Amino acid sequence: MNDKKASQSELAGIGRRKFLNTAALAGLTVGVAACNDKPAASAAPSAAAPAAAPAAHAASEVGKYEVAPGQLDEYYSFSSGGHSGECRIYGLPSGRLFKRIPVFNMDCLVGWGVTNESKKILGTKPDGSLKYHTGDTHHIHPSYKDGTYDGRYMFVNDKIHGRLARIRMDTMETDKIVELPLVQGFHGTFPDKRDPVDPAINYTTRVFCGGEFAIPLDNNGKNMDATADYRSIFSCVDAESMEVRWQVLVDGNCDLVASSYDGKLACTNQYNTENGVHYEDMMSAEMDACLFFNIARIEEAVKAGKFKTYGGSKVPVVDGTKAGNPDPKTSLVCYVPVGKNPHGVNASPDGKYYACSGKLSPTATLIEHDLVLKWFDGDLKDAREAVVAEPEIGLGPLHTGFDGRGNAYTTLFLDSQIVKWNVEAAIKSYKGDKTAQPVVDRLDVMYQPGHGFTSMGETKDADGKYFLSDNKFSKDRFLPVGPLHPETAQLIDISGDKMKLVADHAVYSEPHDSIIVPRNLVRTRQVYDIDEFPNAVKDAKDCRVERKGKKVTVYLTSQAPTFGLREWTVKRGDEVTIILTNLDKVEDLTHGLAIPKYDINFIVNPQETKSVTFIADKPGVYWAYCTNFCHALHLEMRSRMLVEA
Ligand code: CUK
Ligand code: CUA
Ligand code: CA
Repeated sequence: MNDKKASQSELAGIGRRKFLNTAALAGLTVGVAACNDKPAASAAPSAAAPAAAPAAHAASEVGKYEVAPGQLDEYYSFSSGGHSGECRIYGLPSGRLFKRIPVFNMDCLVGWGVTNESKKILGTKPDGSLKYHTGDTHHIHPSYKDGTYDGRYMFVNDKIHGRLARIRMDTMETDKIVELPLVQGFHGTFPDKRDPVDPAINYTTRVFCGGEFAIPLDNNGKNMDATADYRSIFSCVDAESMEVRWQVLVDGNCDLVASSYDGKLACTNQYNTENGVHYEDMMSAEMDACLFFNIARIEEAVKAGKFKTYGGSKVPVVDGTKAGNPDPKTSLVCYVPVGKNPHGVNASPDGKYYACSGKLSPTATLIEHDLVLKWFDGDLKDAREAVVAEPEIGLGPLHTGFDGRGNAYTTLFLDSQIVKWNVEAAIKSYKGDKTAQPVVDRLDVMYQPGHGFTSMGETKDADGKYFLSDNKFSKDRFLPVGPLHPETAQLIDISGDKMKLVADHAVYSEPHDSIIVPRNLVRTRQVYDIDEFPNAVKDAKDCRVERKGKKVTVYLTSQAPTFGLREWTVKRGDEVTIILTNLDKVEDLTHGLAIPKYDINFIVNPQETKSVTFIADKPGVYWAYCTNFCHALHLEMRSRMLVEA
């Protein structure tokens, strides 16, 4: 009863935005105080103001963003899944969840982490068990061609164990995972958009990875005090082979990552210029930095053998520290000073600018691409001269999306707002034009947005239609479901002058970054090619049991509503491998195989082959049954396995 009362008082509006702002500010007192000596003109009304009642839309307006039964969404949204370790596919504007893509997590529906094929991708210990069971995905970005998505791959990070995964976009399944050496807290992830030197290669060949947590290069467990020797590392992974090509030692840390449209630069924002190990140390400096990596120079240095290797890794590591790069004309890395503790760096669709927000400064810093190149040519006195605007936009700015019409949309974590600002006006204002008004609109979101992104906003084809705000708190926006609330992904129509909130979508924790892609850019397949699988059992007549000593292979097929063997026998202690090919060719006709007490559960899609291996250590009769409803006789679709005592 008490619980009910509490939740009703919540619903009555007690402690909505105000409570959240207080809570969010509490942990950041020092930083916000520091911001206050240069207060944002815009900060006061938004931070403490009570929530305006969400605008009620006329019925026709609501209908405009609805997807009627049988109709298809206009866009896909591909989303990271945070500490669930997975990724997700939604439809927009409906917000319908279509698929969860297991990446670093186990998934018993599809058998990810259960089948031999998925274990091989995930990585195993010498005893055959999975090396890791956990992951933390933040950034998902597809491969590019001609400055836009080409529909081949998506790349996603695992912050925990420092891994990069690749998802094939034709099947939406993870096909490769690489673990970065010398890295903990691999955070920002971005593919390149073209080759830095060869103009013929106008597509993704590299993926850049920012290492967030500095660690001792020789992490030998001797002490934790030699913090001056801790290093963060920026890595480059080959998009095809998924091998680590090279790494760069930097001063301070890496956080988010972006890449240039001309292929020449990759960049990362840096909130821990101080190399601090405690949060108060990490926010002690007035400014932090955005780092730009000169890709061609780094690769020349690697070719010339100007690198070291560390801790048993064979990956070449070049020196990108300030001390190692005294002359801009030969420097591998440019450190551009930006507002305090930035979070997020995003490239504008015209390729000209990077927006980097200082989350403890009420500003976004706009850096011009050509000026960074000039710094590398030795033509700027100071890297700070690459900054062309620094508008005050509100409290706790994090991530920025662009609409392709010259406007930027930045999430304000503390203000719980999206702020729309005009890039040209911001540049004019920075030059001293007092009539220029960078901020053109604000919209309250519910509550505390993290990433926000526009439809196609990270491509040259930004279409300025939608902005999605992935909010970290949903509080009272949905029916209560226990202590862990869903998060809100709020859909905002940005096609007009004013932003318009058009839908609240509940999402399972915790999306960070996502992308919005028109449906015509995504071309999936519905049926596998049976020949892709060298171990395929191509005919039900080939079903059999083969024994080599204690190793037994069961060749099995599925075809609704039967498996190719009605029963099979193995002996106690055998190492059994079941290879299952789904012979059905019909779209959506997936079968599954589960075996009680043996912890086996996986699916096979049409014409797909998967396998599992286990020790038959429990004598008895076991029903091997189909898990995926496939036929009127789905429940009858079973075989028996006898494990002889
Ligand atoms: S981060 Cu989560 S809201 Cu990992 Cu891209 Cu900014
Ligand atoms: Cu096959 Cu159910
Ligand atoms: Ca800092």
